[in-house]
Amino acid sequence: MFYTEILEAKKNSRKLLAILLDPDKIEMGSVPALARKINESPATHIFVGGSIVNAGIIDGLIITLKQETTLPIVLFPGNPSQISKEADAILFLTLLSGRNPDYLIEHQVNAVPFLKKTNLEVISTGYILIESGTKTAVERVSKTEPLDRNNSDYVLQTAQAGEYIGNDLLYLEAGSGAKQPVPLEMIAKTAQNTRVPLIVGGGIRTKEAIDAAYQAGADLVVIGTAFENDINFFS
Ligand code: 1GP
Repeated sequence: MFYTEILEAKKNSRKLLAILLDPDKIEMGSVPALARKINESPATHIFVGGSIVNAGIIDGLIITLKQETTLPIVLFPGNPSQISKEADAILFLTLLSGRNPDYLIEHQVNAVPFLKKTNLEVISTGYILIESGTKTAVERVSKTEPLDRNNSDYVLQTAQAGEYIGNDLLYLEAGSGAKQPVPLEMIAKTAQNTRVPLIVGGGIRTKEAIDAAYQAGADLVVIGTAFENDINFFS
C-alpha cells in the first residue's frame, strides 16, 4: 500500500521519487519506451495526472504502463474525470492554499461515486500551491492564488491546518514548469513542524535540486517537466 510505504520510508529516511506523467502531453505510442526509461531511473512511483487532461485517455495510459513496469501508479488528478480504476492509489487533494470551494469540497464530493466503483487506495492530501515566478496551470485552472513564497510561517500554518483537518500527506507545489521551485527554507520549516509525510514538486530540474529538497526534509520529490523534456534526465 502506497501510504504504508511512504510512512515506512519516512521512518527510515529512505527518500522516494515520483515521475509525473501528464496524459495530455504524452504520445501513446511512446509509453512503452517511457516506461522502460522509468524502470532504469531511481523513480519509486509514477504519478499520473494533469490540470487539463481529457477524460478517457488515462485508463489506456495506465494499462500500457502496467505492461512495462511494476512501479506503483498513483493518480494525481486535476478533477474527478481523471479517476481510473487501473491505478493503485489516488491523492485525494484539497487545495488548502486556495479559497475556491470547488477545489476545497465540490470536486471531492463529485469524485465519491467514481471512487466507490474502484479499489483505489485513497490518500487524503493537503495540497499547497506556492508562488513560483510564473502563473502555472494549477493557478489558472483552479482560479486560486498561490501562497507568498516569502511567507514560510503562513505556509506552515496552512500545512498545520491540513494536519488538524486530517490530511495524511502534505504536498508543497510550485506548479508544473515553475520558474522557481518551493524555497528550501519553506520545505525545512514545514517538514520540521508537521508529522505527516511531505511531498514536494514543481520546477525541480536538476539532480542537485532533488537532493536539496530531500536534505530540506521532503520525503518524496515529484519530477515532471525535466523528464518530459529529456527522457535521459536520470541517466
Ligand atoms: C509536480 O507539478 C509538479 O508537483 C511537476 O512539476 O513539471 O515542474 O517537474 P514539474
